[in-house]
Amino acid sequence: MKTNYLKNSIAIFFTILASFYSTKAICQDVYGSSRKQWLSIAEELKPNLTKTVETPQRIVSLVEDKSSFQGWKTVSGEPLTDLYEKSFKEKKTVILDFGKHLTGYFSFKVTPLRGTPDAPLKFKLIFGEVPSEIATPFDPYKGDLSRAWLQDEIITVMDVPSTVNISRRMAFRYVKIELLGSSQYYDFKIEQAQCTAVTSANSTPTALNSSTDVMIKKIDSIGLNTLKECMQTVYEDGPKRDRRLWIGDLYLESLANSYSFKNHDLTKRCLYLLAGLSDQNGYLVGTVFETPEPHPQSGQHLLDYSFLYNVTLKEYLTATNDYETAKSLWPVAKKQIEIAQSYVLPNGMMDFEKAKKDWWLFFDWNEALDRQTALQGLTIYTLKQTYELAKLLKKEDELKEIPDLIKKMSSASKANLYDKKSGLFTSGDKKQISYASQIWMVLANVTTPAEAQLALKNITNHKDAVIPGAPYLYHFFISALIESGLKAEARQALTTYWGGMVAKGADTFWEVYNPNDEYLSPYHFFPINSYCHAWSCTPVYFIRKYPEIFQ
Ligand code: RAM
Repeated sequence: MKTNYLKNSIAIFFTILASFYSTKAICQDVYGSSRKQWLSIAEELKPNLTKTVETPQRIVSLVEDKSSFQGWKTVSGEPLTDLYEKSFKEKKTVILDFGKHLTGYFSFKVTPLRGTPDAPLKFKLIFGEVPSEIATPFDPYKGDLSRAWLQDEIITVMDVPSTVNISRRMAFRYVKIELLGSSQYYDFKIEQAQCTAVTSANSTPTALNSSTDVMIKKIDSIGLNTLKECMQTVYEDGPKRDRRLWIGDLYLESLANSYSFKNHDLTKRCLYLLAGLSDQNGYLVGTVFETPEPHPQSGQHLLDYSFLYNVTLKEYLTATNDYETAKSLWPVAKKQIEIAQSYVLPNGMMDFEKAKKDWWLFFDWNEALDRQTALQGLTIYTLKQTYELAKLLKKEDELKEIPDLIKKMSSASKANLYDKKSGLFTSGDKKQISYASQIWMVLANVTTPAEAQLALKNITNHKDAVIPGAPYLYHFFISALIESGLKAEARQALTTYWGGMVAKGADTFWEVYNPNDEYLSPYHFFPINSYCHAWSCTPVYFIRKYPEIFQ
């Protein structure tokens, strides 16, 4: 009896001791004192935004038109002087067209025309990136994301005359001003409508070769606008919605930036911010906010985005030769590799089921997509890119086991995922055929060059293939085509896909684009989609990096 009691007490003592040490391990910050320094470097690099005052180009009215994007087009209305000189009480509503997409602060003046102003004015303003946003009723709201993202505001102006400043930063080309309330004892007009546009893109990219095809020139210039608008104090995903830093968007924006505005400090700031805001165990968080003070969206872990952090760091180093930054952030990259390794099964395949449970595996906006093969491919790609980074930093000793792991995972991919008969990679138990699988296997370079070309050609002709849901995945498709030597196909795909948006009137490229479904929305309400979206800007990168293909 007594010995049992003693045994139990000893066991309890050791359990408490063990749990004390494991709690301590969890609480310990793997990046130690670096974190503070990373955040202060990020803060120092916060850019001053360039401000430009823009004015409306014309008054428009909206016309329902089946052949226009999402069923609406604008037509020129009365001259702007009508607004600035005549009674707004009579006019009641106006739609201003600024002629281009802007991100900034809208203001206008209200000036008395007759009588003494004896009461406030009430207006409703709606800002739209595309015409349908102004035309589509927002309520009853059917979307999944917050209704508050939609850019409508009701404002009360207490003093007339005065300048009305809308404090919320807006992303728009069109603004509708509607009068909701006014006094019968005085009249007024609207004057000096303007937008103070802001961006951290502060240089003029070089011009393309003069002989460049007209459509490619257009795609490049719209891509540049898209990127410029998303470049704020971080690379935002979209200046209308989300308005924050996501690793996947950062990766693509920083690529395009390296070949255009070359604001490398913005990339550096974002890399440090993400590192500084990672979890204590070294896991990156997929998205972070800047205000009221920098903080992560806790628990938002995207495995594919975490991996792309490493690729972004490598590309940053290649573009800048900033070894100091790359060295300082190397522990973060190394940690992501450890995470990857922890999911590799003895047979060389990623433990997809476990990864799916532990993480958000994004890859594309497409619920139907089986992500097993894409994850396998991206992991190999990340291992390779990180190993390259290690070599540049002379740290390959720290990744000694990686080259063998790459080999093992590549042959496992071939053995388990490649269907020789069809020349395509499949994914999951149901052997799904998708663009995503071919793309990531080609980028992982697990095939012979001939097999890579075959997979990409076959997927384009496959009637039932799961196609990309957003330009994000389309970027990697173009990349895979180029990597496998299908240059003409890459040019054709880029021109058709992004050219499709141009033909539909895009001023900036969109978050979601399916040529066959203009109303597609991952959030189940198309006006909440972002129509100036970071990950859509990458034609800039392709066109400028590969002039022999595109210019
Ligand atoms: C959305 C945004 C963003 C993307 C994430 C995964 O919220 O479109 O760009 O990175 O999803």
